Amino acid sequence: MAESKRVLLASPRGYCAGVDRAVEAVERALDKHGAPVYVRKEIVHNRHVVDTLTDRGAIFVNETDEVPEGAIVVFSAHGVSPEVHRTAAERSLQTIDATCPLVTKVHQEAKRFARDDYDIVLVGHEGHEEVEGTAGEAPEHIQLVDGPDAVDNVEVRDPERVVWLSQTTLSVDETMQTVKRLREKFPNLNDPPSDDICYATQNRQVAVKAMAPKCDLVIVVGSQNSSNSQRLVEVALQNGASASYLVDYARDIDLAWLDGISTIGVTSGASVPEILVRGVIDLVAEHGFEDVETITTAEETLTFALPRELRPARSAN
Ligand code: 0CG
Ligand code: SF4
Repeated sequence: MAESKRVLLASPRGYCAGVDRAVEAVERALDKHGAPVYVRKEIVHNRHVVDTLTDRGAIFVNETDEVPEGAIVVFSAHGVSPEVHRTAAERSLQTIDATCPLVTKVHQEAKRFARDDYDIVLVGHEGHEEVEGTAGEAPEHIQLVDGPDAVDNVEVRDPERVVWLSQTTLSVDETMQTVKRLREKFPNLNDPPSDDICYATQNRQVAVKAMAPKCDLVIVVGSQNSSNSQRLVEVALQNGASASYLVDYARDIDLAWLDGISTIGVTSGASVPEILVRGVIDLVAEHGFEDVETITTAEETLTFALPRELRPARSAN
């Protein structure tokens, strides 16, 4: 008899509080001001979200100099450097800042440690927008370390005054390896005042770790440029999944992946709408994987208020 086919569905998965807020910010801005609304960079790293908002009248640009003088521009959830605020002000742009509050928290930490004249080691991925924004808060004090092997190149002025901070969407395990290497080099290394890797990134990795050992295949729904989604594929492979792939849509699934297997794990990155996960669940069901069991490792209840610029005006008294 053929082995039974089943799907394990990770929970939590999908939208985090920061993504929910950022996407809603663009939608509200479109409702309030009408199209077009400019958005600097992808509001979140998801192709479907960007395409859907584009259809509604959002115009995604790379830099504020592509936005007409005086127009509305939304800053993405990943945050911007002070330089971007300056150039937007120079062009009299009306800015709506959709930076996730948990990214802003890391910016505040960077500013504080720079003010106290620490050398700051920022663990993160070279070229990622979040890292560019955070490093831009104190370029003279911050150096980027992209993984454990990059630690060899770190040089500081005073090994007693070094702190590490990080991008919010890294692999927890790899970051701990990088920090271990840093601490071997600088025994008095200071830790961030609180976790920089955010709750959503951590929770999605914990859920994948719980299901991966039982899975022949883990399908992660998410876009290629989404750091937290990419990390889920790595976590799945490192924790016992025989195979794992990142897909934007159900149609990206190669049916050969399903040949001869019995358990498929499904999850999604923090920037991924649930409708895309449904698409995957429906497709695998058509190929015999109808039995779906949810693996829950945490409940999430966090929400963030909309950016200040979109909140209803307060009455005078
Ligand atoms: O995971 P990263 O930082 O690349 O971003 P994404 O937009 O995929 O999701 C979280 C946010 C913002
Ligand atoms: Fe904020 Fe974390 Fe979501 Fe990024 S992944 S938007 S830091 S909650």
